[in-house]
Amino acid sequence: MADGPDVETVWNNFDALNTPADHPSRDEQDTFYLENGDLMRCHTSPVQVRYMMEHKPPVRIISPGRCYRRDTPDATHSANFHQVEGLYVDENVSLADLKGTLSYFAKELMGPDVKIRFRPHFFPFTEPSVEVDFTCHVCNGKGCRVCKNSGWIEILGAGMVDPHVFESVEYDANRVSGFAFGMGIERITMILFGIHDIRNLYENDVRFLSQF
Ligand code: 2NL
Repeated sequence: MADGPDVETVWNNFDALNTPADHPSRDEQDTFYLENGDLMRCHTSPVQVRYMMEHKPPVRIISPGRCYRRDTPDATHSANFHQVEGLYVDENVSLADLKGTLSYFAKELMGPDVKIRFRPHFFPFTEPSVEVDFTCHVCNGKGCRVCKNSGWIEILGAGMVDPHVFESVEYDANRVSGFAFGMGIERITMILFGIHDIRNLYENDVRFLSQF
């Protein structure tokens, strides 16, 4: 389990993660900047960057923690939410290792019958990148209102660490490979418990809390 500060440098939060200079997430509209040029981390990935800067491979870590985004609060957005990310770097780490690991995680979370699927996606810090769906926990994949009749629910994002990220932390991309994944804790909690407003999780209303 790796930890890091909520206040981060632009380099740890964006540059080292192969995020282009003109990427919208860097905008003052989306990220909280401090007067000295530092920022409030908008994901927990800078924890992994710090860890790789300080440790040689192999690396196996998860980094849970608080994240900050300049969103207007509503039923599905909070300016202050939580993520868990995972990172595995070693020789010969493959997309099959990612799928096996996430499949194990899915079964631990949802029970032995859950299936997962990968859909192609894009993140600046992974290549290839995927979004990962689990079979719907309400209908078991048959299709229902909760999964909008698709049988699948989007749970997390993942991919193979982009070689540019390894360059940033001075790992030899010709020798090692790795996978990474990230998920929003509130989002998954809301899906599993049928909570329709994220603000319920922060308001400490005893009528809500006493249900758990
Ligand atoms: C999402 C997607 C993701 C990562 C996070 C990562 C970290 C390093 C290098 C490469 Cl140091 N990747 N993290 C990778 C893919 C997806 O999160 O949708 N999160 C809510």
